[in-house]
Amino acid sequence: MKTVFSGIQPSGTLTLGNYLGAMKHFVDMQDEYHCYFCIVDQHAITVPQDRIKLRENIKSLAALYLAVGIDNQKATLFIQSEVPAHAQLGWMLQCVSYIGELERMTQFKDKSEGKEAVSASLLTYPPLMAADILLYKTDIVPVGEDQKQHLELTRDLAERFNKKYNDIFTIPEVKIPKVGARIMSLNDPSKKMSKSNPNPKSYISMLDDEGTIRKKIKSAVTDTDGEIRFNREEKPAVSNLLSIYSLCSGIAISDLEEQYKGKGYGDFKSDLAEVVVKTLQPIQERYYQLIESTELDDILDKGAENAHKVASKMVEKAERAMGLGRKKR
Ligand code: ATP
Ligand code: LTN
Repeated sequence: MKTVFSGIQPSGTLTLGNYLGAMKHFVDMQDEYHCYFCIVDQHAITVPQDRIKLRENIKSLAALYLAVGIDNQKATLFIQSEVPAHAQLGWMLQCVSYIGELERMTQFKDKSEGKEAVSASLLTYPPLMAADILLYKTDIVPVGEDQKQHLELTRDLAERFNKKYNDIFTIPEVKIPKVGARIMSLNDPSKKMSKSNPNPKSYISMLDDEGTIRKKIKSAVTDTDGEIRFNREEKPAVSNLLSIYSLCSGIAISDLEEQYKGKGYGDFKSDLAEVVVKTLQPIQERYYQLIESTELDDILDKGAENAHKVASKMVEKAERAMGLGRKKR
């Protein structure tokens, strides 16, 4: 059975973009693959986080993973910082990374642009992400489009390590969904929808209530020609809304174009709000049950224990390959 690994940062409440680009697909994969899903809190602290908020976000993300349908009997769900192997292998992989290749990462450029104090960890984020993946002999990494470059670097680092030291790492493949890999911001379709955007109108949070969802969709930017048709270049905002509609309803984009021929943005937006509410409501119901329950901690304890067993073996292999410590007796 092939192995799947993916991670999400507890850097705020997940958006509809995170759901449609990543989480939704995790659920489909757990029957077919050996899955690890991680709450990557060590990645979240590459930018400043409030201690209390971070703790809340970690717990909330764990509950959301389960609320969308991740089954802890099928998949391992765990918190990155509770498995020390991640930081250990992350360091070793930093030692085979070049500053030049890390500086070329668009996520680094975006997050450091215009900032005075840029943490070193923002630059060394990709080797830690590579460690997350390589620790579990991962074959497939399901992510949104924005992570493609990091996956290419992960493959380069694994190949470099295998060649230089010993052939221990599996080279992972990236899996990006055909539609929904890049859901755009509601108020600026040139930017991806992001949970760390300071303007809440730019995203739909997975926990937004019905009224908020309706308001946000109503105020989403469109354009002036009034036509509901899909064309990313000419009509990026409407195309983004059509993608969201299609993914939430299961109706093909071409059928939606047909359905809304001659109709205005008003009708389209109120129907879209309806399908988004319908998609998120059952998830929210399960979420609020889980967040109150005690089973969350048990699941995360078990998850960390499982992950540790597998990951610590790979750390040992990597240390042996690099000559760290003493030879095992
Ligand atoms: P931040 O905005 O805090 O930097 P993020 O939402 O970009 O975070 P993660 O939470 O770690 O980053 O992303 C989790 C998963 O969601 C990744 O696989 C990522 O590719 C995917 N993803 C993030 N934003 C979008 C989006 N707008 N559309 C589709 N997929 C997305
Ligand atoms: N870098 C990713 C989050 C992430 C990840 C991972 C995704 C950290 N480690 C391993 C897949 C596999 C992001 O910013 N979205």
